Amino acid sequence: MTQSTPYVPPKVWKWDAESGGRFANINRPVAGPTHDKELPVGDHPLQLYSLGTPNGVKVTILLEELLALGVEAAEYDAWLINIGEGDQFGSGFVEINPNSKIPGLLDCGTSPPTRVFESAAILMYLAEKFEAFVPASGAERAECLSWIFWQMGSAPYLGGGFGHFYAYAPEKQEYPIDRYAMEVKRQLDVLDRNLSSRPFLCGDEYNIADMATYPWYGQLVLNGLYDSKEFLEVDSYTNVVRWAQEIHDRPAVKRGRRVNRPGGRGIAERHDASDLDAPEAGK
Ligand SMILES: N[C@@H](CCC(=O)N[C@@H](CS)C(=O)NCC(=O)O)C(=O)O
Repeated sequence: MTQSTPYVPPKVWKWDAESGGRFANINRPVAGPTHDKELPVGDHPLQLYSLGTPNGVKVTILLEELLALGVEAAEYDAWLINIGEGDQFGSGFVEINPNSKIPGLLDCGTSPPTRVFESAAILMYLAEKFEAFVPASGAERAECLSWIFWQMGSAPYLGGGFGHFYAYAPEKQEYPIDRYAMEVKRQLDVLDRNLSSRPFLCGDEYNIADMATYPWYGQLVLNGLYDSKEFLEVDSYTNVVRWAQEIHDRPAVKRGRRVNRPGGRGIAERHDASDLDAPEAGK
């Protein structure tokens, strides 16, 4: 849909399935499954159904960090949900996440199995289950929850707002790009000021708030998500760059980022630690 005249909203909104832009083929105004499809279940108690997007890798980074810490019970199967092909609308996935978005987790180590959806809920569930990477109580826990909720509330402005209008919309429009570029730069400044006096988001300890935020704002300053490095002048947020680089260099983060990423340097599925160690997986 190309707009040559100003848009006047009709009295009642109707779905224009041909509205164009990337993801137009998977966007729908209704929830629920589109087809029957059971999910596969592997040998480990933790079954992750995901894709190596920023929201997906939050979880695989935490799982790889737990394994690096020696938490063997964090071994997991990671299955690929290809959102471009509509896997998120299969009946099995919708049972785990009624919101039809990756990531989704099934913990078969509980009876009955526990489903968890929303990336931050999964991070908290796993961190609490294994008592790592989340402060147990008091002001430290409050700080961690604050930054996690900040990330969950803020990143949609970056991805769904700025990224959508700057990179994916069928045409470039000044108003939404200005609006979201301003908000994303404000968010980067929030992070930069916070990180000016502490090494990690919540203080001296690296925790799930950093893991949730790095794939979005960390990748934005290091690699310029949406090809926006110059446009947003991301190099000027020097504290965010320093923080992001430190997280980026962690071996578990490198491993976590390669899970559910078919092609290139990633692997489509992960069922054993050796899947990431295999030489062909790194090519
Ligand atoms: N708030 C959710 C957002 C998840 C999300 O937006 N996932 C995207 C990929 S990063 C997705 O599955 N999109 C598929 C769709 O919209 O149909 C979370 O953090 O888990």
